[in-house]
Order: sequence, then C-alpha cells, then structure tokens
Amino acid sequence: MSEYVERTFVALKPDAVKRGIVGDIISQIENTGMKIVGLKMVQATDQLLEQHYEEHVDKPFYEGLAEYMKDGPIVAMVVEGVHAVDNMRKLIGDTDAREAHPATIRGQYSHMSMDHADEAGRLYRNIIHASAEKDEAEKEVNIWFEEEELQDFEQAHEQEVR
Ligand code: IDP
Ligand code: MG
Repeated sequence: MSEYVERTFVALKPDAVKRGIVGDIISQIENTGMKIVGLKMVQATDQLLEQHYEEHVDKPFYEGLAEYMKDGPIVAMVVEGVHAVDNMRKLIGDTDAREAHPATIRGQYSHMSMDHADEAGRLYRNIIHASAEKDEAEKEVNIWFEEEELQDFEQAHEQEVR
C-alpha cells in the first residue's frame, strides 16, 4: 500500500444521529471516493472518551464535551484513502462552526459558536469528529475498533482514483 494511503477515525456525534443526517454525511464522505472500511453505532463511555480525548481531559470544557458525546449513540467509522487524514479534516471544517467554511460538514449542518454556547450555558455541538494527525488516527482507530472489524475490499472505482 502507498505510504499516502491512510486510515483515519471518524465519528458522527450524537447530534448528527439524533438529527437524522447520518446518511447525508456518509454520502458526502463516499462522494470523495474515500473508502469506509469500518462502520458501527456505539454508545460512548467515560473510559473510551478519556482515551479518545486524552489531550482534553484536564481542560475546563471536558465535562461538557463528555456529556455531549454520551448524549446518545455515535456512528464510528474508519475511512481509508489518499491523504485520508488531511482530506477528512478539510471535509469536516473548523472546530468552531463560526469559522467553518459553509461547504464543510460542520459549516453546512451547524451555525453555532463556542462563545454563544458558553454565554447561553449550552453544550457546544459540532456534528462530527475526524482525527487531526496520522498518529492520532492510528491511536483512535485502535481505541474504537478491533482489527477484525475492519474490512478489506476493493471499491468499484478504485482503479480510477488510486
Ligand atoms: P477537533 O474536534 O476539531 O479536533 P479539538 O480542539 O480537538 O477539535 O476539540 C475536540 C472537541 O472538543 C471539539 O470538536 C469540540 O466538540 C470540543 N471543544 C473543543 N474546544 C472547546 C471549547 O472551548 N468549548 C466547548 N467545546 C470544545
Ligand atoms: Mg481534535
């Protein structure tokens, strides 16, 4: 496999599931040509979240973030493709919906800001997660998926895009 073909971890957060926009978001990921090699609906636990958000556990927003992430099931995915880590980050957009380009998933499906959420005493919700870096992607895939849950198959159009 080319060193540029990567796997990244993606999660559709509980607000995406509750709003019924999972199918739309998955279509956008598939439309890029990237390949979904793992997919399941899971309920996040404190144990999973403390590993997943290791760098945020001690931050003031962590308690609210954990509450948000446990608010309902999430759809966990492993997405494979050329520069999949960077490509998924581009597709999801900036963390704060106020900054997210309107063509990105966070820009299309939210119009929030962290400042507003703080002022209004609301949980800040932003639809989707994707690993920020290759090391983080490897770590997160291992947290959420067993090796045997990942599929090895060829997409119909794979010869055209790789
Ligand atoms: P990312 O999701 O774009 O990688 P991170 O900085 O890694 O952004 O933060 C992880 C998640 O934590 C964000 O997606 C968001 O849900 C939440 N978050 C980050 N910073 C804040 C904040 O200042 N207030 C509330 N929630 C935050
Ligand atoms: Mg992050």
